Amino acid sequence: MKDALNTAPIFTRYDLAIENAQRRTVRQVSEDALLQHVADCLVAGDEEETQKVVAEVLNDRAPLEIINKGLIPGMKEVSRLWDLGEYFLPQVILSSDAMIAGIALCEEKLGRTLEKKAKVVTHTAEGDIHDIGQVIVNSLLRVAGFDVINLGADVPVDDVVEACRVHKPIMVTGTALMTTTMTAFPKIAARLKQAGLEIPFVCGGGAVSEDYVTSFDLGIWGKEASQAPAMAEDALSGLSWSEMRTKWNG
Ligand code: B12
Repeated sequence: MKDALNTAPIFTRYDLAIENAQRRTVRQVSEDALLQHVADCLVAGDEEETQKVVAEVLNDRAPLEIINKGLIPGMKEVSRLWDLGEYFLPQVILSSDAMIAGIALCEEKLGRTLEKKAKVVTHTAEGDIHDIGQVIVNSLLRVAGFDVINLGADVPVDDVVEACRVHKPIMVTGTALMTTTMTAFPKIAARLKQAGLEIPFVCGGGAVSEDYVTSFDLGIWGKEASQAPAMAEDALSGLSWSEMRTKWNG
């Protein structure tokens, strides 16, 4: 007799698999019930609910706490589910939108200092639309009193160099999540050097390693967005890119 046809893959309900994954995401990312609730809404990809919950939690928790201990761990959970193959692009897009909406509310609450300390140019690499890391960096830098020249995502090499020429920032940052796009960073660094602009260039993002960034002049590797304000303070106090690299990288 022939083997019975395995129908399981044909009749798998992937929508149910996703719903179950969402239920499982109640994987604890925080000891704090309120922050866990923020993360859960984000993981569920519910932008409206995330906004509602963040607005409520802002009455009891500091905005930076919500970003660092609710929203970022929530997005890390989304990344995990993606890596497991349980989340697909639609879920990830919904969670990203919820993340950006949540950060905007926290930023609003934090307010901005009137007197800006200095300019920092930020961008996400050419060909790359993964800008969540950059959005966090922008927010933390603004809150720390820096004037953020936000070039956005998918920024051509030439535009980054031109922005540095025009604005003369104390520091420039780059985010890349793809191995194909991070190659823009050494090109930018070389062009900046050529133009006599020896600005610390802090590069971060999932695809980017310390070894890679420290392989070219001006490059300093940023592991966590939360390092950005202290790095900008270093640049402001006159540390050169090589001094900053020694301090921040191994
Ligand atoms: C969210 C996401 C998306 C969203 C992006 C939404 C957005 N607005 O950003 C959407 C759904 C649009 C998307 C699209 C695509 N994606 Co995608 N995506 C992801 C996912 C799941 C999470 C990334 C993320 O946001 N992480 C959370 C943030 C906070 O992390 P982060 O940016 O790394 O930032 C942290 C640090 O790196 C650091 N940091 C970052 N920048 C900086 C800067 C400074 C100065 C400092 C100090 C620190 C710092 O701080 C942050 C933490 O505090 C990853 C999977 C994963 N496991 O990472 C795939 C992933 C990045 N995507 C991938 C791919 C292939 C794509 C697509 C090509 C898919 C497709 N077939 O269309 C497209 C890309 C289109 C394009 N041209 O860019 C691949 C990249 C593979 C590679 N290594 O090259 C990944 C790794 C998935 C995979 N395993 O295959 N994606």
